[in-house]
Amino acid sequence: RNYYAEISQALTNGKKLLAILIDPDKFIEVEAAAYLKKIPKETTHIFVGGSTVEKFKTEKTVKAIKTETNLPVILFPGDYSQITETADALLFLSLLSGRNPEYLIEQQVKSVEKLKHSKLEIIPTAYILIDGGKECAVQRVSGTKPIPQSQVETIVNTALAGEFSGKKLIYLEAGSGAIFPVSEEIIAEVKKAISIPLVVGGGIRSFEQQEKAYKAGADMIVMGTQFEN
Ligand code: 1GP
Repeated sequence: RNYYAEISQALTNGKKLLAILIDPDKFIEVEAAAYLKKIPKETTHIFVGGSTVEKFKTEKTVKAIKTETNLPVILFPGDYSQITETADALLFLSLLSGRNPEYLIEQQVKSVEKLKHSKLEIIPTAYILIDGGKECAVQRVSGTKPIPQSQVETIVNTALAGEFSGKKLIYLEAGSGAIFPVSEEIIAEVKKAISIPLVVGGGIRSFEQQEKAYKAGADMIVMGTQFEN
């Protein structure tokens, strides 16, 4: 199974994807079955990751999820220590909106020991943090600033710089728990410019917001906070 091929196929077929994000810090393994019953039936992927995760917690979380669902489990790590072989694939993130070398390349180098003999599918991802109306965990942990939503051209150029450097996914992130999600204008402009799949997350809570993001051009939407409660 090739998880990236499945995602890009969706782009060709116009099928919309929905990833539910599980933060291992907030996840109780024995409740995995009950939790997974409550996620929307349209869910196509489970993302697992967070900004601060205690040791082995990601692994335990992935194992618990995998006993309850056959959906692909993709790591979305805030730190290389969260990488675990128990998942199916890994978003190999570079925080391209920021200028902190730790999240542009250092974390990636640190993760190599874990990855070089691993079967995890690696998906190079351009991760672009956009202002969602409040300080988010990515901002706090990475010590970088999000790009204001008014700077559409900078956002588009950052996404294109990602594609030109060989990233296979563009992820527009307004931050978990954002007050407002990435605007339709930004999604549409980025979508127009790139030829790789577009992932959008942060602050999407309602069905209407989901529909707007899909219509604007998101191939995959990521929702976390909405299902944590
Ligand atoms: C965060 O994009 C995801 O990385 C999801 O954000 O928790 O606001 O849904 P929410």
